[in-house]
Amino acid sequence: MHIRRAPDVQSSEITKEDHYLNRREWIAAAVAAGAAAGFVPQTLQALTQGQGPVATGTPYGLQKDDKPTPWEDVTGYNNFYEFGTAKEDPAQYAKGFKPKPWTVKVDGMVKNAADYQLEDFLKPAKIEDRIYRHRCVEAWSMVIPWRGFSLSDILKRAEPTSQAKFVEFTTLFDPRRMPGQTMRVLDWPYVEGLRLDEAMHPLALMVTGVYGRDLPNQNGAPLRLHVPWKYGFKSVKSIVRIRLVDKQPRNTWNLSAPDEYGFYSNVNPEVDHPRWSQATERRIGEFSKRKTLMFNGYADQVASMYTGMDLRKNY
Ligand SMILES: Nc1nc2c(c(=O)[nH]1)N[C@H]1C(S)=C(S)[C@@H](COP(=O)(O)O)O[C@H]1N2
Ligand SMILES: [Mo]
Repeated sequence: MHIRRAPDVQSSEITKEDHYLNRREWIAAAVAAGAAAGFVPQTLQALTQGQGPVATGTPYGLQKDDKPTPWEDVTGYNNFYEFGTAKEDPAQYAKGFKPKPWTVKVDGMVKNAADYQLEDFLKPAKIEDRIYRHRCVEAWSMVIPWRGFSLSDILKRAEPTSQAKFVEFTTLFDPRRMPGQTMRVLDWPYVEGLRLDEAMHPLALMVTGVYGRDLPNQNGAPLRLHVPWKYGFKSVKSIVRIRLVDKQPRNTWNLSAPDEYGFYSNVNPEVDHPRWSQATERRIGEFSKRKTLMFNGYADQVASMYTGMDLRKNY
């Protein structure tokens, strides 16, 4: 794996190279472990890189044993209920979805409300490759080499007014193009929200691609959010509207089951979901469980936004 160092990134956000086995070393270590466990090299090869592209980007908040989740899993094991509720549904049923042309409406409490064509929306953005951890509320996780830019880039351009306190995001509603929307599994369209300071945090990423390629439909083409310190459902896909508001927006999973899914949804190993523990997670593509980290490993960067808040109440 090639790791690019960005000069403007705080050193605390970067995994030191010596914490990070290079590809050759990792394979050597894995071959040794595999030989001990009696694995055949083909299995090892599939686990190491899969058949897809090689991950490139700046690692953010990665632990020393984190390595990018294979392309096949990132693009084949998805939650995107607009295209079905099974993990393999989105890859299959989003195949024919056309994410272009695409309009993004920016409105609400902003000085510069506008309907943008996607290309115009992206123009001022500083697009980078960033490798982030991703933790689903269902207690599985991945490491994903996203391509995208800080949400703050475009919020600054919109110029929120002094009344604006939250940001609301809305997914496309078009049941002819998103067949899952003909079923009432969720209240459509999917909506999500962030407090304005969370949305302005440099880690909050507007995603346009993955593994150096355009975003596959099943991952939320052409534009989705990824908030790496929160459970995955905050990371709304196929966004058509970004609205600045003064009250806490409604969010789809909270509407669906308010006792199970809150507004904040910060990854927190100490607050269990009512039906399962959040203390550990299964890394997709691996066998053993990992301990879940507070704020998904981004506590140094984000914890100060929540000082004084009761994180059991604000789950
Ligand atoms: N519009 C929309 N956005 C969504 C979802 C969804 O069903 N619809 N699922 C969420 C959940 S639960 C997760 S874990 C992530 C999964 O993103 P990925 O498939 O790219 O890993 O997308 C989130 N964003
Ligand atoms: Mo999720």
